Amino acid sequence: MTAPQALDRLYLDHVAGLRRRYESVMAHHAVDAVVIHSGSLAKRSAFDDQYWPLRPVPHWQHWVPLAEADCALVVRPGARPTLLRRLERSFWEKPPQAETSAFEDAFDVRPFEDAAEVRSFVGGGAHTAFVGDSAGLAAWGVEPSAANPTELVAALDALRTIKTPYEIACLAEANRRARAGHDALRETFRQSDRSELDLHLTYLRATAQDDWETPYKNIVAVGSHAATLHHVAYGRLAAKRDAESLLVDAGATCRGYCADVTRTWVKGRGLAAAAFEQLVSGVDAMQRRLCGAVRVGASYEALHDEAHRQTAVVLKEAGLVTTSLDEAVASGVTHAFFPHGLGHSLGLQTHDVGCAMRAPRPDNAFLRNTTDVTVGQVFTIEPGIYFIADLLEPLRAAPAGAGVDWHAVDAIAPLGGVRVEDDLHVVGGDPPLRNLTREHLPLGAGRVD
Ligand SMILES: [Mn+2]
Repeated sequence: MTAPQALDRLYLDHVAGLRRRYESVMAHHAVDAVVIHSGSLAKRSAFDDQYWPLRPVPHWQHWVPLAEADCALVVRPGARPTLLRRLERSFWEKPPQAETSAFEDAFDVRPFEDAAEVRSFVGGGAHTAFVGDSAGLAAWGVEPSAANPTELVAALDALRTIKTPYEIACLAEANRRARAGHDALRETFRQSDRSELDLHLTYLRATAQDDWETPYKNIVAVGSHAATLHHVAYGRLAAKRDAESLLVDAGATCRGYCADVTRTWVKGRGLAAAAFEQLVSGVDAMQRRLCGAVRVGASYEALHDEAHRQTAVVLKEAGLVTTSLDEAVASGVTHAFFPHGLGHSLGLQTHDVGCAMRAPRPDNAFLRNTTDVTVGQVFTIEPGIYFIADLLEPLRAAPAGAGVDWHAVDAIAPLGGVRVEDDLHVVGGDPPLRNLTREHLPLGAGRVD
């Protein structure tokens, strides 16, 4: 764990570096000020008087670890950035407490009360660029044509793909925080049969997070629910069955940076439990092999293709596929069992920007990382095998379905699926990856009883 004071020192270095990098982008795009809006509160519906908690604009979070609506950061070359901080005068609401006050050492902080003060401070010449939510910028009188200039925003996004030591420390700390939740769920699942809602609440308590604070809605799936890739409509009843599985895809944050971690567990007796255990162990071993296969300069999409070849091996070893490995990949069998991408870049956003500037091949439609592996990147590696009726039924009816042992598939389909996901930092050297997740959670998947 990095102590808060050490994190604060890294943060001030991060801001100093960000100033230099912004200045070079601004010079390239002939911009003499960038004004970043922190984000505005969104109503739960147009007819409500209630708002969702703020999810700050990521460009803002890149500079400021503060979740306060309608603030601004003004960045100009050669000057200390100014943080325009809105004074909250409402006696109904107050923003959440910040994790740190180190931003006070990084910026000139100017409190303000209404938007007119922002406009008069910012000016708004032709060479001022505004970045942020369109609603928030419109409330400041920014013309839509002046908001979020595409090429400038793309250049600022690109700055986020290579993480600074501060960002890595935050991502590592977020993974450390997630560990408590995964440990608690593994142990709770081992000891008793609980509803998905109960397990979700156990995760929140163990990680001391409120539901809206998690980096993404926890995916907590018991049994066949794991076949819904984003299962977040939690079951309220605990079922007692001979064999049971639990897939948990849940993280934590540190100063806005996200951990994204998936673990899969199985317990119980009988042939289905034994077969599923083999599948779970196979995916865990494959995930570790894929992490070990990453090389600086190699294409991530090639790693995704390798994951399909290895998925065919795991399916064959588990007795689910009877055809040749090449045939299982070429005929689309592995795509029916493993339909999503191998991973995505990670940072202030769970699906972070900057690593999918190229479209993937059409057969890899859902792949969110198409870059070449570069020192400084952080991305996930998360293979999975699922029993998704909407994908398997068409396969069963097609000629390629002859290469699948449907009796074996039907026997373990009620256990839903398996995914194992770690967060990786490309450090270069040998091995070139630091596994931010396994340094806290060495086990990826397996039997708990
Ligand atoms: Mn993920």
